[in-house]
Amino acid sequence: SPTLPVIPEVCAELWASAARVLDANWVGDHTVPSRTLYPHQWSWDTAFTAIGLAYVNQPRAWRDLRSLFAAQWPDGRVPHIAFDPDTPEEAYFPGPRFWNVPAYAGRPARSSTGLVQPPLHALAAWEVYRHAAAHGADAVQQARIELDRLYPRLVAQQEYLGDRRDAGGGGLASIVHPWESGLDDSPAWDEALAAVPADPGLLDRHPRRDLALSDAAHRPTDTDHARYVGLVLDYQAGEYSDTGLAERHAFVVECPGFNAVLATAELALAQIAGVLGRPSEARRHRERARDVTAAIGRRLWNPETRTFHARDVRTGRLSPAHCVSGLLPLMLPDLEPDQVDGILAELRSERFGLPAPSHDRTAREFDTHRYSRGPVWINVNWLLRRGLLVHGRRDEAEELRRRLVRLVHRNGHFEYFHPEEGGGLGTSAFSWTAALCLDLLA
Ligand code: 9WN
Repeated sequence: SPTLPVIPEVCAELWASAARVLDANWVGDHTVPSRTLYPHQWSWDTAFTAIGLAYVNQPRAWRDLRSLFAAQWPDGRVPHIAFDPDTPEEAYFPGPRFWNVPAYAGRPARSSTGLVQPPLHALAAWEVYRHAAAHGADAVQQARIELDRLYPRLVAQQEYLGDRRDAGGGGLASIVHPWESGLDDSPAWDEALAAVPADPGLLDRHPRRDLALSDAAHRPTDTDHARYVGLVLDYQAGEYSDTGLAERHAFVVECPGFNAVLATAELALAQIAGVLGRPSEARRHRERARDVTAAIGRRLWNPETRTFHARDVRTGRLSPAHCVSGLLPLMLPDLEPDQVDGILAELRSERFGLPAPSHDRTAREFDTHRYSRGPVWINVNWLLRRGLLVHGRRDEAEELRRRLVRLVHRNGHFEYFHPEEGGGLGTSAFSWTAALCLDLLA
């Protein structure tokens, strides 16, 4: 479609509605992604939300991050959900009783899951800090205190992922569950998941709650859901230990998107360490970002498809699927120029386009309604826009910004959008859509 300017009234309306969504989803010490479908605190949602709150409510942005890190485990992992003690067990499946996280010394203040999500929090903290000056001297002072407090926690999170989760031994973090990618039913996992048993009895014993709140055609299938539940039970049976994962766990995958966020976090930590007056630590973070970038280039690039694919650590195979996660290494400034060109060609091809759908439009399994198998997600496109800016593609970044703003203005702050018609899908009044709109409008 031709480039259209974003008119000021559109910006003002969208800004006001986005701020209202964030207000409505604030529950006292954190933001929920959605009051109905996701009534607890999610890890990477908190990072995206803080990026938006940075413009309208700095204290809340910091409070959100602090609340999440109150659930950090002693081994450094930041859980993918921190449970709200006042929300009943039945409000979300799987809730805290199902996860049954073992008691241990130094147990965090909040109950949680044992999985992780992409570690976007260092970037979020850096972005909140960067915008503090616009809120006055007190906000700047507060931001420095918050950075100082968060920094060791963010470092511990990176160390957990870089050490305990390097199941493949090649310098990348593995995910042990599709939920850890944030792109739950992406076709990137189809091949690896085919080896995971899908026991329908698990769904009888643990009925899905999401289907009471959202259209089944928009959500992952029952078969995938049975595998998700089974994988949690397996990880739980080993008390969420990461020892010997590649040998004993049924799903161990290196995701290009997750690892691109991991490297981006090191770059954000380098900036934070600089502000905190720790130059040698800043250098170490930059080196680490280069190492992870190089490992992504070595292990996840397919020279024939000229894009990045998920690697099944158990078989060593790269997934054949072309998924949007394969484009996310564009965020990395030290990516090989040939790989940058490959991603840009893929993004501009008939498979994707702007905004990018979650999956290859030409693929047999492309599904316009189902979650990460086709719909457009604002957060992933926001990350892609960062990548375009990192590599100096200003015009395309601006075009993407305008299209995202128009998409949300026309349809509302939905969780995801139809990749051809643009209608809203999933839940409405979704926090990261609203938060990232604020950043796109600012
Ligand atoms: C499982 C909260 C989360 C997002 C994920 C998205 C979805 C959960 C679910 O919702 O996952 O963690 O119940 O489907 O895939 O990215 O963080 O918004």
